[in-house]
Amino acid sequence: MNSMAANEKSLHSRKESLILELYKVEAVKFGNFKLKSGIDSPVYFDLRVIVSYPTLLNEVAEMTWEIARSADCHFDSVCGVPYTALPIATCFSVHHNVPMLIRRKEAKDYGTKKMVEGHYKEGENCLIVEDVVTSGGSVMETVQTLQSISVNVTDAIVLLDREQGGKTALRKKGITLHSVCTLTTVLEVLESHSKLDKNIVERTRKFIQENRFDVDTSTNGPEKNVLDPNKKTKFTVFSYADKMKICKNAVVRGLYEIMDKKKTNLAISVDLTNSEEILKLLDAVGPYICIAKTHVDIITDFSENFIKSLTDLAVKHHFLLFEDRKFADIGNTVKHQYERGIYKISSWADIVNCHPVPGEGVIQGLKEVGLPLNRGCLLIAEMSSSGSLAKDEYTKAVVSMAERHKDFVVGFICQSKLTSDPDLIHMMPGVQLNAKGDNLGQQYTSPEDAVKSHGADVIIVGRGITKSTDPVAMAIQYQTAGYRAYQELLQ
Ligand code: S5P
Repeated sequence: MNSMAANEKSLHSRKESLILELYKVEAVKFGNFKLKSGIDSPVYFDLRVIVSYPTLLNEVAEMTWEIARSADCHFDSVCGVPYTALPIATCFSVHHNVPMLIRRKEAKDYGTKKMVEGHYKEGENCLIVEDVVTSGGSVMETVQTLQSISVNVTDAIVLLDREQGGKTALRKKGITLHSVCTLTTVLEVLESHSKLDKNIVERTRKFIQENRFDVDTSTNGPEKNVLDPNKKTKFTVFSYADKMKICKNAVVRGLYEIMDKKKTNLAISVDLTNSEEILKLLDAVGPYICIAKTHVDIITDFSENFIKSLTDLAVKHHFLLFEDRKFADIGNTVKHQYERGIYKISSWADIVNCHPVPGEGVIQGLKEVGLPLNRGCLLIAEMSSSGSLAKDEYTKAVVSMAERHKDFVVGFICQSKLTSDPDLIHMMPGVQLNAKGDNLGQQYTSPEDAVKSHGADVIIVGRGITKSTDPVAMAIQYQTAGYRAYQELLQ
């Protein structure tokens, strides 16, 4: 036997021992498990437990190193996808003298606001290490963070590839995924050592086949049992890039393009009363938001110059303007309120909203002004405030109204997913990281829940950012949390 064949044999038997050991410590389990996405899975990986078994952790890191070497990967540094892969990357780094980078999940809200810790050189090549890959979304998040600081990534190594399409998805983004083992290998090894019976193996194989993510998403996204768990409704989850292709409405298409490019679903509600303060804040948080939402009638020194500067900032930082005027009168009155008066809202706001309580006339009145200007309108279908009357039958009637006016109505202000029609966007106010509410009836949800459980496409955050001592750091935190939740939903 030549030395290469001997090496391969020893790698093979090391893999086999590793899989048996992972099974023994219950890092790999079989049964009925509800995944984060709501899907029922017959197999579950919990690689977090390996930190309790140093020899096993070390072997995982060594196998990762062997695979990197045999695949001839070239890298100057290594970065583990937070958090489970961090100890693997650390062992890898220490034992083989490869500098490590740490990607933060949230930017620090003080000091340097760095997303990556460690020293690096622009243009250096970094190897990503991950524990389990399903759709490739988490690896991609880390890749994007590194790319944003000009660190290149060409390869990623995963301990376990669930073979649900992550490899293909990453390849499309220019990343080659290498794996220590695949779910198929795990099944083969465990079956051959009589750890699993045939039924479980078959069930798991069938599950992999039926839950792949490398399906063509240009016409369809993965169906997820997300959002209101009581409704048990399945909605198709589309990526922003897909929605850009599908949406018929130009305003929403443009918005998804911004969200995709800037990697943000954050709308700031800039509820300040001084125009200079508003402009200063928007200039600072502009790179992290997709929308600036205003209440122009609370500004004490409103002027036409303010609007000029506001629209300049929207162009500079590439965000849309949403005037939260909440029109709620008969068609003829709202038409004038929208077009005239001192604010001339229709001349600068890409998006406005209205309470459909007066009936369809309110939409028709606004539409007469807004449609020729290519503007969009959101219907307030639900509110974040406690005791809101906008619920049940009212909300259902609002959804039907929206469907009848899709040339001008682009979606909802709401608190739950109301339709899977990709033409209708869901924007959710009442979002804050750490507060439950205020003393005037406002109720808050976290960015993660807003996106993953309430179906928000866009999260609207006001005081969570504006009242912070470091609004830029907070905006980055909300951007990161909201975008991560969206990516997890896609996985
Ligand atoms: O149901 C709603 C609808 C809206 S538009 N609840 C809301 O809070 N809003 C607006 O969102 C509200 O007028 C304010 O401008 C923003 C929430 O601000 P925050 O400071 O509570 O985040």
